[in-house]
Amino acid sequence: MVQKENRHSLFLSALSSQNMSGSIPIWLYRQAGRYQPSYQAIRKKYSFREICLTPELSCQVTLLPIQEMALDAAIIFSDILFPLEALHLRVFFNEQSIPQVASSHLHENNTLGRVTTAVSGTKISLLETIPQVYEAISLAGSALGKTPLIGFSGAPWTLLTYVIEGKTEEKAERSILFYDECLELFESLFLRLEELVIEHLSLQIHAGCHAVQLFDSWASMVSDTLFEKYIAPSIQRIQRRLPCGKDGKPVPLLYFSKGMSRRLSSLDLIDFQAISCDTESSLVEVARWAEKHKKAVQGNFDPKWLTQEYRDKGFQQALNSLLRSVAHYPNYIFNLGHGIPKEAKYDTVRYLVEYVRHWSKR
Ligand code: 1CP
Repeated sequence: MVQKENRHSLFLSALSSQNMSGSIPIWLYRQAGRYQPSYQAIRKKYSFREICLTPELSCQVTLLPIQEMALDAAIIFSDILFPLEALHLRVFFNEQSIPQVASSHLHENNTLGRVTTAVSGTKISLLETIPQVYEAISLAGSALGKTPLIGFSGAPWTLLTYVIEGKTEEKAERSILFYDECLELFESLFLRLEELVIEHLSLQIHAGCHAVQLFDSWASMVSDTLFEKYIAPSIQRIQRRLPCGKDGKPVPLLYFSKGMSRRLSSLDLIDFQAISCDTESSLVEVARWAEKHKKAVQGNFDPKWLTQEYRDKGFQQALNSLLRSVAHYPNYIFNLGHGIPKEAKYDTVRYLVEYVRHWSKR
């Protein structure tokens, strides 16, 4: 599928609040993945880790959805957890691709062991730890031509939950307890992870990314105090320290978390260019806030609809209702509330992308 010439700049125009075209740019979380027969064919031969850490394979998989559906941006195929290996933590994905994090130092593999490993070991440079990710970005950047490439990182809090919990824990109860009971160690770990995030995003920008997204998936359960005192100021510090892109211009930062409508007032003074809207939040409310603060807004379409046939009435109604609700917001970027599930129907995803591409607000 060939990308229409005039769509190339849509995504970046929306990020600089200058999309006057009447068309909506579209990309999707987990746009490369198990719902695609082409990805499954590659996955039969290689593990998820092998794909992510072999530059040619990561590049190939990054390009799949662009070649098949002509989305308006690509996202490098990797995972938020690999940078933790620079802190002597080992990242595993089991048969079902569920991630686990363990200490690879002398310390025991429990919360304190992993925290001690991450905080007191000498940090290895990310260029030495995961050079494959940055090589994959260079390769994908050249192959994509004018289609923008998004880099990403887990945000400090979400990475911290993996260090403390050792695995995915959406409620992050032990991490919240750790903050309450071991504040000093919490602060050291949080700041160490923040430095890691800045290094990772900077290297991705140097390798050619046009925009970068912070995934803070597990930040929805924290208290307002923790969010306002640690999480929001951290986004600000990260944004301030990002280098310019290859074209010498500042690189836009996108922020994703869940329960965004509850957090808006804590983000009033924080600089980033786009806010993601999860499925639970009201898109109109988040878009209104974004417009007031001159930011783009992206997301909110419920990925559950992608498991339906595209002729399904519920899917059609949900899609049209979302598109109508953002008709007044020029800088909306179509995306989901969270990643495409592996049960999604390939034809429904393709239909969705074509439908949004042909939708015009005029
Ligand atoms: O083939 C497979 O089985 C791998 C499944 C898979 C995939 C496709 C995992 C394991 N990670 C990924 C890719 C991935 N993860 C990307 C690539 C770019 C894209 O297409 O979007 C990105 C940006 C991520 C980010 C990520 N990984 C997050 C944050 C976003 C989110 O989904 O909330 C988190 C929390 C992770 C950890 C992780 N990696 C993989 C799994 C199953 C998980 C646990 C979270 C979950 O259940 O989704």
